[in-house]
Amino acid sequence: MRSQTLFVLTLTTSPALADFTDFSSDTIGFVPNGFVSVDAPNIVFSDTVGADLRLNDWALQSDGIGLAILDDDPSRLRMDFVENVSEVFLDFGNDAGYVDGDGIIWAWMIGYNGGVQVASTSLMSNDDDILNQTIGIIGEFDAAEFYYGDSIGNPIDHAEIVDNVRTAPIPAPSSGLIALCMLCASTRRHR
Ligand SMILES: [Ca+2]
Ligand SMILES: [Ca+2]
Ligand SMILES: [Ca+2]
Ligand SMILES: [Ca+2]
Repeated sequence: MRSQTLFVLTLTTSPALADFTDFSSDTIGFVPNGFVSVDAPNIVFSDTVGADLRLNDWALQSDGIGLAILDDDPSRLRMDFVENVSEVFLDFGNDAGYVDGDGIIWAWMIGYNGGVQVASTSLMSNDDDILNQTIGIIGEFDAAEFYYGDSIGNPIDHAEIVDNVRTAPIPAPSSGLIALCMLCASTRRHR
């Protein structure tokens, strides 16, 4: 007769949380490169040209407090992620390029992993100056950039305003996993 011992191992990992910030918990004013919103500790914001990040209530160009990437230069909003993310989305305003003489604005978002560009998407702005469009990418990223450019991706001299920035964590494959280990731990022999 043989007896088997069944080991049931339940692995519990604490899943990373999705980050979301509408900047409502942050203090208005200029913020330095490397800025982290109170509500989104996984996202590190920087201006790629100069250091011109400014939080303010930009009326219709934001939803309450929003983040502007000043000045009217080709700089981009850089977002570095402490832990890799599986998606990045944000809303954008100050998109009236035609009125401002900058032509039709295209919003661009680029995703990076290990310094390599792994995603790119663009969306033509509706040119109404109002924060009412969303852009985002899905994949695996350790950084992303958002900026205003032309239809083929060349940055233009126009300040971006973003709000409602959200990311999602990389799904943890071991989360909730129940590992079954059936081991013949003991064998009793009978003659
Ligand atoms: Ca806001
Ligand atoms: Ca700048
Ligand atoms: Ca810009
Ligand atoms: Ca708009």
